[in-house]
Amino acid sequence: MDSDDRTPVCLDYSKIAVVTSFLTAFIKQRKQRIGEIIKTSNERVWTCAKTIAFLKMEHSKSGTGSQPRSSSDINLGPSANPNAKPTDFDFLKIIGKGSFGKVMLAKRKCDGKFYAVKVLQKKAILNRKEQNHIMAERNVLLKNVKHPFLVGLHYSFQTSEKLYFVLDYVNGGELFFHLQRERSFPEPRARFYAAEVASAIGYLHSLNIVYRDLKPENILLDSQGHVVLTDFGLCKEGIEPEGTTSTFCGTPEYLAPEVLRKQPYDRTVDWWCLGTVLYEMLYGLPPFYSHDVSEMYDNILHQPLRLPMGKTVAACDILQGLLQKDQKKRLGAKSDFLEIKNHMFFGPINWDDLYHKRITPPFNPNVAGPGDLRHFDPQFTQEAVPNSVGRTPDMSSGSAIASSAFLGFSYAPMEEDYLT
Ligand code: ISQ
Repeated sequence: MDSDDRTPVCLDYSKIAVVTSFLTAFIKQRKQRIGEIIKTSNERVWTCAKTIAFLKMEHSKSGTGSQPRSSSDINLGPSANPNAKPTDFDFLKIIGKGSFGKVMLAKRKCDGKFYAVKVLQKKAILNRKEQNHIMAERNVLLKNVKHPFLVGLHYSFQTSEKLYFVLDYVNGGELFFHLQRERSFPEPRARFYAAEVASAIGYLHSLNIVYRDLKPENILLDSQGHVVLTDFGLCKEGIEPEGTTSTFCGTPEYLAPEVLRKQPYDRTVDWWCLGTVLYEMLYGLPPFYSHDVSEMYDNILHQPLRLPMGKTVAACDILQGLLQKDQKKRLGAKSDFLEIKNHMFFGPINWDDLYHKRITPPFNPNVAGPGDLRHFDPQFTQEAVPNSVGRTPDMSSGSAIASSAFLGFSYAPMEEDYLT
């Protein structure tokens, strides 16, 4: 190839370089502008997956855009907190335990604020082939889920071995801790809790998220007595209005017939769960209950709903509607939350007042302050905090493998975190 042949090629490359550097500067400037908008805007910019994907490209160092990125390239934009680490917190007490990890009461050292930090072992999750659930949790977080009756996520971070979710600390105790003490609730009290739960579920459905795992231990009360739903790790998201999913997950007492049958299910599964929670609040036991688990399964699948005397027509009617075995005939199958909202059982509820917490809760948990653990199970709160929770992670080969499976997991800060 002589010099004449090479010249145009060189010119082409230099032109490309000029165009590339112009575009790079332009993109950088647009990203800065987006960063400013996110910092100052009340709009839910984070709900836009394309925005996140765009911001994630910020630290791509390869320059080609075609090489695989390492975990250090992942960035969710200028509001992310890449410096967050376990040693930012004093871990005080275990306040909950799940199949993948623990929830700890933690005090942030820099400002003394209390948080519930959910710590999940990456290895345990991988071993259980539950990674999809966690990635679902991440994706749910990216949707900027924010509702008065859903636990707030402040930010999240990871070490090579663990995932950390920094959540609101909610200390009014589990709803069912209070139910156990009182056996059952009067209708107005059960209506109030059921309405707050339904409001949160309706909101999740509006984001195409099926909660799927609504069960007593996921329903907490805050210090004023309002409902707070936790645990979005097991939410099923991305389910389109007409779509269904067939992944099994749940606690036996609260499983809908279609889940027991391992048939595809949709958002109506959450209305069944609302029915089980409401039934238990009114009668003190789950519907279809039997001490014999296989009999209970049979009851759920085949036996008619029993509604012992003493409840109003409205209560019986909504329970019949929510606990309808055929999901197509279930209350909520046609127009989702709207049907529940408009049912006569919820006649006394002003939904706008409910959403804005203008309805005084029927019960005040009477907690002394954020460090008051009186409503948490002593079984957890007396347990020692493992040293490993705040330990600096090692980079053994095993943990590196675990890490690589979580590329893409990072922060989804809430609006108030942008402002701090
Ligand atoms: C917040 N506060 C108390 C307990 C919790 C359990 C799980 C998730 C969040 C929580």
